[in-house]
Parts: sequence; C-alpha cells; structure tokens
Amino acid sequence: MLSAVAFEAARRIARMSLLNEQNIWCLICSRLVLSEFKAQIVWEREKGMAKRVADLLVDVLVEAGVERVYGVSGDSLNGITDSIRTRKEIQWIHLRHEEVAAFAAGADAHLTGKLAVCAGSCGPGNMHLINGLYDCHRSRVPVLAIAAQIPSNEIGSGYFQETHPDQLFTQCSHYCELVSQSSQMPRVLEIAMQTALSRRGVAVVALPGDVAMRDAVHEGRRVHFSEAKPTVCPSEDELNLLADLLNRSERITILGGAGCAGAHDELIELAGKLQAPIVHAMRGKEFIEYNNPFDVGMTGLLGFSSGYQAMMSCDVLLMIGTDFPYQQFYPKEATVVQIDLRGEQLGRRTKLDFGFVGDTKTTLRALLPKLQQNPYEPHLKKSLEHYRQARKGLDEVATENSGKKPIHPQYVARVLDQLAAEDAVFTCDVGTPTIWAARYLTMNGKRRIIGSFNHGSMANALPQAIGAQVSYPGRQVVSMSGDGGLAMLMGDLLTLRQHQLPVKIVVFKNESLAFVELEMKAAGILDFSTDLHNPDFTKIAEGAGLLGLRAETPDQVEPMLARALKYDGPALIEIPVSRQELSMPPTITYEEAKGFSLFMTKAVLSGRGDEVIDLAKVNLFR
Ligand SMILES: Cc1cc2nc3c(=O)[nH]c(=O)nc-3n(C[C@H](O)[C@H](O)[C@H](O)COP(=O)(O)OP(=O)(O)OC[C@H]3O[C@@H](n4cnc5c(N)ncnc54)[C@H](O)[C@@H]3O)c2cc1C
Ligand SMILES: Cc1ncc(C[n+]2csc(CCOP(=O)(O)OP(=O)(O)O)c2C)c(N)n1
Ligand SMILES: [Mg+2]
Repeated sequence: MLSAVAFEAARRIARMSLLNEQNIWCLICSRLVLSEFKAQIVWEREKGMAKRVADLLVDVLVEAGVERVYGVSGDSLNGITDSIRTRKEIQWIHLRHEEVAAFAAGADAHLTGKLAVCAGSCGPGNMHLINGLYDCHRSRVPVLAIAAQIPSNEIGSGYFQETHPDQLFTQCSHYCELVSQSSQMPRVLEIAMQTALSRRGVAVVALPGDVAMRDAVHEGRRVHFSEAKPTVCPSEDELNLLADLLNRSERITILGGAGCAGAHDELIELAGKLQAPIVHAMRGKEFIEYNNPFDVGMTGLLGFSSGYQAMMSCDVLLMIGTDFPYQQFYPKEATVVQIDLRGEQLGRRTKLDFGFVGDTKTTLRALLPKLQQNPYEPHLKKSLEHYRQARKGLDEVATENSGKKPIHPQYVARVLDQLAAEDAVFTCDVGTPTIWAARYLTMNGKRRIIGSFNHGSMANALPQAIGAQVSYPGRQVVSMSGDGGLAMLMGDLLTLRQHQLPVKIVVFKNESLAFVELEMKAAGILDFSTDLHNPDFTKIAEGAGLLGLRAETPDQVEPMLARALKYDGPALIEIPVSRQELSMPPTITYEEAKGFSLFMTKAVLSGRGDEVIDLAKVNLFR
C-alpha cells in the first residue's frame, strides 16, 4: 500500500514532469508490479532453486569468517556479486580500480591476520589486480583472489577479453587454478584458501562467469578452516649448538625483522642476556622498536648510521625473522647466525655460518634458559650512544625551520607522529614518504605501519589505507602519500566518500618523483623526467567530497594536521615540502660519492648550477 505522503511526493514529481494524476497511478502501479516481479524472482531463486556455484563459493567464504570482498564488478563476476548481495554476513567493497582492491585486501590481511579476498572480472578486470597481488604475495599476507574468466566454451578461441589467469598469476601466488566444472567446487576454493593461509601469500581461483551461474553439485563446505598455529623449534642439539656459540661470543648484534611479531618480550630478554644492540629491518619496525632499551634503529639506505655501525662492528650477527634484502649492508667478517620459520630463507641474503629453522617465540623461549649473561658491555654501550647521536641528528633536521619556507618533510612527519592516535594505522608511499615514516614515526605496540616494503610499488598508501579503514572503521588511518603516488591511483579518493571511510591523507607535495631524483643523483645521472606539474590537490579532494586543507608555511603544519586528524570524515592535507632533501645513507660508497659529484659537474655544465646550490642550501645550511 502506498502512503498518502508517498503519493503526494509522486504527485509533485509528476507535476514537475508534466504528468497528470492518472498517469501517476499508472507509473506507480507499473513500478510496483515490476519490483514485485523482481522480488518474486529473487525469492524463488533464493528459497526454492538449487544453489549456484557462486552461492556455494560465497557460503564457503562466509563460513570461513570472510567479511568482505574488495573488487570492481563486471558481468563475469555477476554470479558472485549477486550472491554477496543476498548475504548479510559478507560485504562487497566496491572500489574504482582493481589494483586498489588487491592492495586493500593485503592491508586488511596484514592487520587482521585473517584471509582477505579481492576479485576482478575477466581479462582486464583481473589483470588490474596483478601488481597489488604481487605486493601481498611478497609481504606474505593471506589473500585469495577471485579472477573471473570468460565463458568456458570460449576459452582458447581468442574471445573478447580472453586472458589466461591460471597462467598470468602463477608468479604472484602459491596456488592458481581454473575451475572448469561445477563439481570442482568447493574443493578448489578450499585448497586455495588453505594454501593462502598456511603458506602465507596469494592464492587465485579463476572462475568462468557461466560456471559460477551453474547449479552447484556439492551442497556445502568440506573443510573447517582452523587457525593452525604450530610451534616450530630447532632440535635440542641445535639449540645447544646455538647457545654454546652465543655464550662464547662478546660482540653480538641482533638484526630482527617482521618474523619477530608476537615475540617482543623474548627478544628483549635475549638482547639483555647477550648485551646485544637490536637493529631492525623495515618490516620489523612496528614489532621491535617500541619499549626497547636495546634499539639502535634501522640499517640500509634509509637507515640510521647507528644501525649500520652496530651490524658492521659485531663478531656475531644474529638474524631473527628477517629477510633484509640489501647485501652491501651485511658485515663481511662476522659470524652470521640466522633463525627463520622457513628453511628456504636461510642464507638467502648473506653468507651464513649457522642456520636454524624455528618460529621466533618458541625458539627464543627454548634458547633463553641455556644462555649465560654476557658480561661484555662496551659493544652495546657504544652502539646505544651512537644511536643517541644519530637520533639527535635526525631530530635536528625535523624542525620548523624558524617558520621559513620550504617546509621540511621531516618536520611534517615528526608533527604527524606527535599528533596521531595511540593506535593509529599509518601507510606510507614508496618514495620519500617511506623514509620519513621509517625515521620519524614512533611505534608503541599498538600503532601499525604498512607499506609496499618488499615489492616496492608506488601508489600503495591510499589503497592500503582503504583496506585498513574498512577493517577497522573506528581507528585513525593516515596515508602518507607522495604527490606522484597519490596521482597514480587517485581515482579511489572517490571510494573514501562512497564507503564513508574517514582516512586522512597527508600529501608530501615536492612537485617531483623525489626518490628517483635522489637515485639518479647518486648514480651520477642527471635527473630527468622527474618533474611533476601538480594540480591543487585540495580542490580535487573537495570535488571528491573530502575535506581539503593546505599548510603553506611551517607554522601552519601543526594546526592543519590537527584539524585534519580531528575531522569526522575523509580529509586530504597537502603540504608543499622541499624537493631536495638528502636522505644520506649511513655509508656512502665510493660509487655513490663518485656519482654524486658527477651529478654536480653535469648540473653545472648544463647550466643548472642554481639547483646544486639549492641542494646545498636545504641540506647544509639549515
Ligand atoms: C623505497 C624503499 C627503501 C627501503 N629501504 C630500506 C632500508 O634502508 N632498510 C630496511 O630495513 N628496509 C628498507 N626497505 C624495506 C626492505 O625492502 C624490506 O622490505 C625490509 O627490509 C624487510 O623487512 P623484514 O626483514 O622485517 O621483513 P620480511 O622481508 O618480510 O622478512 C620476514 C622474515 O621473517 C620470517 N618469519 C615470518 N614469521 C616468522 C616467525 N614467526 N618466526 C621466524 N621467522 C619468521 C619470514 O620467513 C621472512 O624471512 C625499503 C623499502 C622501500 C620501498
Ligand atoms: C609502480 C611504480 N612505478 C615506478 C616506480 C619507481 N619509483 C620509486 S619511488 C618513485 C617516486 C615516487 O614519487 P612520489 O610518490 O612523488 O614520492 P617522492 O619520492 O617524490 O616523495 C618512483 C617513480 C615504482 N617503485 N613503482
Ligand atoms: Mg613527490
């Protein structure tokens, strides 16, 4: 029955569109009949008819606790999206680019520790997933990708949008299979899910749209996914060997990584017994740096000189749960010992003297009672003092610069760190935002930090912030975006409004691909094609329904960031920051030094002397 109010509203609309009241009734009745008819079809299918393969797929996801699927719809995905539509337990997170869907799913999995799912329609739809999936796979987060496929009877004919997802995704997944008949479901899906969870990484199910619409052969799930948490420990003999080696050593340095998650107490106790400074690799920052009296920072190109020194000056380097990739930053002379959950990781990055397979927590728990207190203190003391100095040096460049322009990006990062919530989730773009995040964000055991650290793909920060905010709607999520990175996948700014995601985007607007510029300089190449002619991002933000803010001068940084962080909705704040900020590596190699002066010569020769002066001004004369 139509209420009088509804009729009145319809009458007004009709009047505006020159319909008379008789016509209104026709219009309303035909609409009602249509929607009734539609509802009837849906009801019949939902209540009476057999389950489709797509329904079975969604059932299995729901029963495994999957709460959302990130993707962009398309006709080959219709069966799946239509099935999700009818379920309360699972949500379709509609994005503007499939790459964003994969990155978002990765962030979701990283934060929740659970399986996250993304989907793309056939051909180009799922090809767009690929870069994000590489990132998920290399970060070892459990992600299932549903790659819809063209109609099964067309496969092999060069049909419209034809690709071969079962081949395309093999390099970025542990498991990648095509479902060509209904009876394969749900087994293939369950194998995929189990593989993503247990091997940690990506699994892909390619499903032709027509197969998804067919009647399911099997009724329901076959597998109850239990959260398997086996403990892995080296044998007693191996532990004795390791303890003996450590008990005989004086100058020991620990290099810890993401594999130390959940083993903070054990790690700190270990460092205390060994009098060992702890260096962390980037992905270990969120798990290792906080409440850590042995922390001496990170090593690597973006690292601290203290992290570098602590590694170079030790007799024994004890690597725990890390795959720190840069060979040149490992000591050449020290005895190298490595503990990792995966045997295949041992000795991958540097020469190895002793390798042990075990999970960090279990292994350290078993090892600790076997260790004696190391009485030798100077190595630790020296490393900590070095860290204090390095930290001081970094803090000194993170200043407001007496209110003068240009704004130092370090200062922006420092203020952000001070203002952000206790349990904020930060994402940082590949490029200089990764440097500022590594050096200026303070971890506390509750905050999280996500980047594209292993895959190193630009434009990760906004997509990962979307996944983080969807997974934790009540939490503060901050994307530290480069102006290049933001522009690369900017379409998904629209997603923030569409899904009511109060993400805060801080744009480090240096008008360039600054990180690449730095690399070019270091390699002795004159920087080229790194300029960005940027738009006014605040206007773009406003057009997309976000709050748009700008801090023009250093003194505006704090109030503007505070305003953005407090705002109850999505906000973008662009901050013009200096372009030539040298992030000096702890050690400059001969090659780099040579390269750098070569750049200067080339710059002068090409009449760009003022740029070299700029470079000096920003970095030397502050
Ligand atoms: C522009 C840019 C610059 C960068 N510069 C630097 C830099 O200067 N310094 C730096 O450190 N990083 C830097 N990175 C990041 C770097 O590329 C790597 O991603 C990072 O160093 C790897 O950190 P990780 O070893 O903690 O993590 P991962 O590479 O993920 O390694 C984790 C290891 O732990 C193991 N593991 C997992 N679980 C367990 C467990 N329970 N028990 C035991 N082992 C386990 C895994 O098998 C794996 O071997 C940079 C990245 C970018 C994008
Ligand atoms: C998809 C992709 N393309 C290119 C690169 C090479 N690259 C690494 S950092 C970077 C510059 C990033 O620019 P921006 O986001 O503006 O950050 P900035 O370094 O300027 O702060 C580029 C082009 C990459 N890592 N990933
Ligand atoms: Mg830039």
